[in-house]
Amino acid sequence: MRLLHPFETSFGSTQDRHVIVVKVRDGKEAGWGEVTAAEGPFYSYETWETAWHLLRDFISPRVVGKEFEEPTDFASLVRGIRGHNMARAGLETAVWDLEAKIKNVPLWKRLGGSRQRIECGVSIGIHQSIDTLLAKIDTELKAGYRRIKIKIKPGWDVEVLREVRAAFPDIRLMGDANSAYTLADIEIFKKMDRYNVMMFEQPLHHEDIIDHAELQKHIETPICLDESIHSAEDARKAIKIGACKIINIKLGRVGGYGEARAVHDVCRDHGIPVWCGGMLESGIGRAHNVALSSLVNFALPGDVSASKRYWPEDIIDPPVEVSADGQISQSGRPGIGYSIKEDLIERLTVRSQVFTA
Ligand code: OSB
Ligand code: MG
Repeated sequence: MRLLHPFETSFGSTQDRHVIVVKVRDGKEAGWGEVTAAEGPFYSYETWETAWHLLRDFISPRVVGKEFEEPTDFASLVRGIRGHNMARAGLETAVWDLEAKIKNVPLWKRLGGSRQRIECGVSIGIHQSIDTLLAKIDTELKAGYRRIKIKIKPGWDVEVLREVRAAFPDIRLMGDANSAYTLADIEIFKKMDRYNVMMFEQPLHHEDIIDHAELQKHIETPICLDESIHSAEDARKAIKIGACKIINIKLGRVGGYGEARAVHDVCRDHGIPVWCGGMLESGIGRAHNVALSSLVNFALPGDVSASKRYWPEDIIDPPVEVSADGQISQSGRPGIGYSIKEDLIERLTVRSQVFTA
């Protein structure tokens, strides 16, 4: 699926997405999930191709044909497998959708969610110039979005935040570094600390919490962790040592709803707000992000935005839509609450594999 515009972060640019969609069947209903692994191992070590390998050779053989009491049984079936959370999540989230459809309830209600409307922010990639970035921010604000996240990297940081703040003094603004800095850059963060930014997302190494705790001591702006948090245990430890004041939860990065809910609960119990991150998802992953965001501690606007910001035509019907005041309403329909355009998926498919019990 080709994105409408290339998306650039501190680790590279992407436009053509290779999306693995997972369909699970119980003989009657079908549940759908999405693998959010990217094309190259730059956000995480996973790629769509490693996810295919894991799903084909290790995950599906342990799950297909098994009886489930609860979707949370998924964890015990795949317990021996280390890592590869995005591959797992593709199937795990499909199982949750299937179960909600069998029970004839919306997935967000099945998850225990209470937010019927969720607040939306946008993630804006690195631009050619500050002027084009300012114009893009203006467009997104006029579309109703309630929080602007810009991507930062060395050389595209202090000056950019200063100009954005000057142009938009009151907006909710944050910066995501995707691990582009080290503790040696502490002076840069002290300078950026002046611009009343909601949070700095994942400033340091993608596996670090220790240095993040050190950085947090020197700045007022809250640190939000993304890449470093793969589980509720990671979250507990990061919170314990003061490595962050906010956590971004992504279904793929933590391996699905079972762990996403556990991260959510640890954060709630420690007074740490969370928000739902995005991975340039197709409508299937997007619909799951909307459902996840219904949980009570998703207290900050996430990176869950309208399908039309990404795709000329999404693979779900209706597409994910955002109201003029920057909110997405939960669907009242069973499961993820959107129809799947199977004909369109068929036309876009370059590889497929069926596993039967
Ligand atoms: O760090 O949140 C991130 C996209 C790809 C990989 C990592 C990230 C992102 C985004 C975009 O920020 C979020 C989106 O609009 O889906
Ligand atoms: Mg991020």
